[in-house]
Amino acid sequence: MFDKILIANRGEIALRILRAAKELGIATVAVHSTADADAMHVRLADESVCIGPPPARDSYLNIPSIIAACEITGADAVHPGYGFLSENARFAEVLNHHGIGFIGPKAEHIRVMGDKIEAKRTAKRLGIPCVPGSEGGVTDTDEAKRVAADIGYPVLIKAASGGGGRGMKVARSEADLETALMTARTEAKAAFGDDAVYIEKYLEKPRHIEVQVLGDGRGNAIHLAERDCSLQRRHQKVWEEGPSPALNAEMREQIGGTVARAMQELGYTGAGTIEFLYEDGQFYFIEMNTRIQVEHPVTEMITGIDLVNEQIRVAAGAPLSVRQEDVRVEGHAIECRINAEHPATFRPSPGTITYFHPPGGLGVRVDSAAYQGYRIPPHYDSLMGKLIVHGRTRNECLMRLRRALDEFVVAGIDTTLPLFRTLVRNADIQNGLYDIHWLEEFLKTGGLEIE
Ligand code: MV4
Repeated sequence: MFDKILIANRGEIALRILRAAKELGIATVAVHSTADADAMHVRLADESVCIGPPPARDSYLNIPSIIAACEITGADAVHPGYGFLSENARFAEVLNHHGIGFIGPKAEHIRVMGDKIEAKRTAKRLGIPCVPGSEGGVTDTDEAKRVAADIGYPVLIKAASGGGGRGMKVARSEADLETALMTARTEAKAAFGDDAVYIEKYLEKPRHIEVQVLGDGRGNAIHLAERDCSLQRRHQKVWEEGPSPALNAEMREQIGGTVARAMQELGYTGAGTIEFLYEDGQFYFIEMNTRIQVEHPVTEMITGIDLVNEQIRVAAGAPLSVRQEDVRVEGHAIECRINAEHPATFRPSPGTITYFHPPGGLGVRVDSAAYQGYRIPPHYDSLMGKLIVHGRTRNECLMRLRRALDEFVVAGIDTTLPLFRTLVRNADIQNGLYDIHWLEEFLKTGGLEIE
C-alpha cells in the first residue's frame, strides 16, 4: 500500500480523497495555489505545498510543479480527483516515469477514451451498444451525405476531441449537412486544435444514464449500477440520482453486465463511467470518463461501497474488495450540486460565506470544503458543495431532500439552493418524468419564480 498520497486537486473532492486516505492509514499532501492558502483541504492534509499563482494553468495544471511537490514531500502516489489533470494521459505517464503511482487507469485507456472516435470504436469492439453513425471520422460532404442517408435524419456532427457538448452541430436534412459539417470542423479546430469530427443519428429526447464501473486491471471488473444525470444546464449536471427512475432491475442487470464484461476484457483499472443516451428502451454509448466523478456519492449511498478507497487500493495493486454478487442496490439517492451562483441567472457569486449551516440527520451527506468565514476565490469553478440524500424509496428520498434543503443555510453569497427547493416540489421531477432537455425548458418557460 502507498505510504503517502499527494492530492492534485482542491475543494470538496480534495477533502473526499483526504478522508479515504486517512481511513486507509495513508499520509496526505495537499497542493494549493496562492489563492487557496486558506482552503480547507490545506488545513486537513498532513502537509501542504504551494504550487503556483491562482490561474489553474500555473498551479493545479502545472505538471512540473506537482512532480516537484511529490519529490519534496516523498509522496509515492498522486490522486488527481476530477477535472484538472485527471484525464491527462501524459500526466499519468510522467508520474510513472518518476516512479510515482497514478491513482487512475492506465495512460493508454485514458488516451483511447479521450478521443471520442477511438472510444466509440473500442466500445463497439467490446460489445457495448453505440449510437448508429459513421465508422470513424468524416471529412468530406459526400461521405457525410452517404452516412446520413444511411442512418436517416436528423444527424449530429460531433468533435472527436469534444465532450461536454462543445462543437456539436445538428443537421435536420441534407440541405443543412454541408454547413453543419464545416462549422463543426472549424469550431473543433478552434476549441481543441483538432478538426476531426464524426456523425451520429441525433436522438431527440433521450435521458443521460451512466454506469459506474470498477476494475482491478488484472481481468476483474464489476458494475455498480447507474446514475441518471439528465437534469443539466449548458452541459453542466445539476441534479443526479440513482437508480434511474426509468429503469427496472432487469434492464440494470443487462446493461451493467454488458459494461462489466467489456471492462474486464479491456483490463480496465480503477473507477470509470460509461455514459449512455437512453431512449425508447435502448441504450446508446456516447463516451467513457476515466476518472472519479462529481456525482460518485450517489453510487456510494445506494451500494455502501467507498469508490475512492477502491481506487486507491487497486492503484496500489490490491484486488477489489467486493465481488459482483456482493453489490446490491439499496434504496435511492439524489445529489444536488450547490453552486455559488445566482439561482436564476447563474452568474458566479464568489465572496465570503458569512454564515454556513449544513443539514444533517439520517441519510443526509454534505460534501463541501466550505466553512463560515471562507472566501470563495473567483478563479475556479463555482461548485460550493454537494447535498446527497438517501432514502429507502425514491419517495422517502424526495421527502428527506425537501427537509434537508430547507435546513441548509448559506449566507453572504448567492447559491443555487432556491433552484433545488423549487425542483424538489415539481410534479415532473417527483414523477421522474424528465429527459436531457427538461431543465433548460423549465428555466426558459419561467418555471423558476426567483427574480
Ligand atoms: C447526443 C445527443 C443526441 N444524439 N448524441 C451532449 C454532450 C455530449 N457528452 C453528448 N451530448 C449529446 N449527444 C446524439 N447522438 C444529445 C446530447 C446532449 C446531451 C447529452 C447528455 C446530457 C445533456 C445533453 C444536452 C444536450 C445535448
